[in-house]
Amino acid sequence: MTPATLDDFERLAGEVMAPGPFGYVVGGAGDEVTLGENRAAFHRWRLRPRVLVDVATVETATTLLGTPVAMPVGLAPTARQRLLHPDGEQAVARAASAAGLLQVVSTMSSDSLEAVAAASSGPRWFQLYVHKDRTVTQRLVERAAAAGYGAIVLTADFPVSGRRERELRDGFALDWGGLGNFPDLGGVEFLPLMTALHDQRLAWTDLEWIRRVSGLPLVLKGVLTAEDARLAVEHGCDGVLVSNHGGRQLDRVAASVDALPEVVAAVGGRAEVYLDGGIRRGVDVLTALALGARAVFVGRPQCWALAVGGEAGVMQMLGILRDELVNGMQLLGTPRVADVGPAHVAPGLPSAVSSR
Ligand code: FNR
Ligand code: LAC
Repeated sequence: MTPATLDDFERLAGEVMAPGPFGYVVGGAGDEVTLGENRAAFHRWRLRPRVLVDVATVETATTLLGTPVAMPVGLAPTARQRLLHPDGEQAVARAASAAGLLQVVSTMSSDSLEAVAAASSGPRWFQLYVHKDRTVTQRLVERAAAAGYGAIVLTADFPVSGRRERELRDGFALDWGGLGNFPDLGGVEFLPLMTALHDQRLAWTDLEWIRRVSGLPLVLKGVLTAEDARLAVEHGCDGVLVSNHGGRQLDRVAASVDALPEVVAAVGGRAEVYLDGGIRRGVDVLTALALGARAVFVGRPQCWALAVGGEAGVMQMLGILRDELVNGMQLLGTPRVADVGPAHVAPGLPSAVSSR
């Protein structure tokens, strides 16, 4: 099968991946309610197209914290990419660079952050998990700054791991290879290791320290409420990433697209707002932009495409998303990214069946 959509890569990945790693990628926490809602919620919004707009030329380019990117779509951090392909994060780095897109590289990457940087010629940010041992974290952040990462993306929704029951069942947890940034760690279950390493005491007052030791702009990942969005801005965050970690942490939280409007309103233009969770279509990107996101990030589709075809697979996946976005912009009557606004989206009406 030639993949025509991002979801096609999931089907193909299911054929080439072992059940353990596949379950780790596709799964979520608990009953996977939030995982499903991330997609379902996008389906409830309706686009409001304008006609007779000149769409002969479409320009998808934008900037993220001042950095030019080819479209308002970036690659979300996902851990341990050599589980998916022997070229791991370096394959994603090459694909993202060729496409002119931003790659966010996980603290828990298979390749070291320096090796990923060496494979990349494009914009990249470093995703940070803060360890109990702050000297480890400080060293990591200094390494990221030295290796040319343009911002720190602090993941705030992982004080402890969510309960991923697929992993509890299938026992894949031991067999996960090494971590490029921590060559001494390995041979223990991954998610319990994450919980053991992470600092559960991390608090708002620590953001200033992270900014100081990195000297880089700070994006806070995992915000779902207006209250936290306001605190993020007050503590000097340059970006707020609306995310529920792809439904992998606390189950039953809101779909990220449903949390987006309150975060956008609370931020009030004082920081850039991004979204991840459930982006599978060009029209999902347009919906998020219309609701106030500056850009979106894709997690799982990147993993599936990497597993299916390495660098070329990721290129192909990004090309499909770009084609869908261009087509959507033409049909929505928004030839430039900045043209997409609140008037282009409305809540879907309840269906005749459900309102009876
Ligand atoms: C993730 N995610 C993640 N987030 C993060 O901040 N650090 C990480 O190391 C990881 N690792 C990771 C591994 C895998 C396999 C997945 C699927 C996800 C979460 C990720 O950045 C993002 O928030 C979600 O994946 C977005 O949802 P979608 O696009 O997968 O629906
Ligand atoms: C995950 C972690 C690594 O979601 O962020 O699996």
